[in-house]
Amino acid sequence: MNEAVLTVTDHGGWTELTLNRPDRLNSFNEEMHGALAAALDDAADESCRAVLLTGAGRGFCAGQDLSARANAEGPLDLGSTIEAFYNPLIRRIRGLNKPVICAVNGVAAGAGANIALACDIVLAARSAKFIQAFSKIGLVPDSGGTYFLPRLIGDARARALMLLAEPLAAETAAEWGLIWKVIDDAALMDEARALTARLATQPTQGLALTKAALNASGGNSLNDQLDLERDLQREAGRTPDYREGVKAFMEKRTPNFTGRRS
Ligand code: T3D
Repeated sequence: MNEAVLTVTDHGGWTELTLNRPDRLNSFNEEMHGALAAALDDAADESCRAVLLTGAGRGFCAGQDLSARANAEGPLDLGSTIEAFYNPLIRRIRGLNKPVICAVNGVAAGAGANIALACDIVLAARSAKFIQAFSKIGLVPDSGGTYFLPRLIGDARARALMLLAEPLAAETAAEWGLIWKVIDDAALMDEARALTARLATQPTQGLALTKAALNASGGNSLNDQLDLERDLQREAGRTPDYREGVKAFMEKRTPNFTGRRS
C-alpha cells in the first residue's frame, strides 16, 4: 500500500480511505489508482463492514491528473485508461459487499465528481462543489456520470451540468437529490465517521444485498426486480443477523449484529 498517495485507517470494523495528493487536489495518477484498488479489495474482507472515502486538504478529487496528459506525445488512447482504471474503480465501489460512504470535503471535479456519485451515501461539506468539468477540456463525462447523474437529478439538469461544466454548490446538490446531506465544513468528518461507524454495526450481509438490489434496479423491469428481490430476500433470510434481528425485536433489546455470512 502506498501511504504517500492514499491513507488507509483501520478503525476496527470499518476503514477510512483518504485520497492524498492535496497539492494536485487529489487528482488521479496511476499510483493512486493502484493504491485505491488494492485498498478496496482489502475492504471486501468480512472484518471490514463499511468504508469511508474522502480527500486530504481543500479538495475531494479533481479527476484525472492532467499534468501527465499535457506532456504526452502523439494521440492518446483515453479509452484504455478508462478501461484499465476508472471503470474498474466504479465497479469496485458499486460491487463492494458493504456500504461505501463518501465525505466530499471540497471540490469534486471530472471523474472525482462521478466517483463520489458511485458511493452509497454522499455527504458534502457546505463549501464543496461538484463540477462535470469534462466538456471544458473536450472530453465526455466518464466514471458512470452519464449513468448516475440523469437518474439522480433528471435529464434536463444532467444535460446542462455536463454541457456547461458549471459548478454545482453542495446545498443545491442536496436539494436536487444528487447527494444525501450537506454538513457544515467543521462538522463533516465527525459526522461522516459517526455514520460509517454506525453502519459498521448493522446487518452487513443484508445491506450488501440491498445494495445489489438497488444496483440492478436501473436496468430491470418491475417483473425482473420482483424476482431479484425474492432471490435476495431468500439469501437475507439465511443470515445469522436476520435471526438476531428478529430475536432482539421479540426480546425488546438492541440487536447484536455480527455481519457474518454464516
Ligand atoms: O485522461 C484520462 O485518463 C481520461 C479520464 C479522464 C477523467 C477526468 O477526470 S477528465 C477531467 C479532469 N479534471 C479537470 O478537468 C479538472 C481540472 N481542475 C480544475 O478545473 C480546477 O482545479 C478546479 C475547478 C477543480 C479547482 O479550481 P481551484 O481554482 O479551486 O484550484 P486550482 O488553482 O485550479 O488547483 C489547485 C492546484 O491543483 C493547481 O496547481 P498549482 O497551480 O497550485 O501548482 C492545479 O493545477 C492543480 N490541479 C487541479 N486539478 C488538477 C490539477 N493538477 C493536475 N490535474 C488536475 N486535474
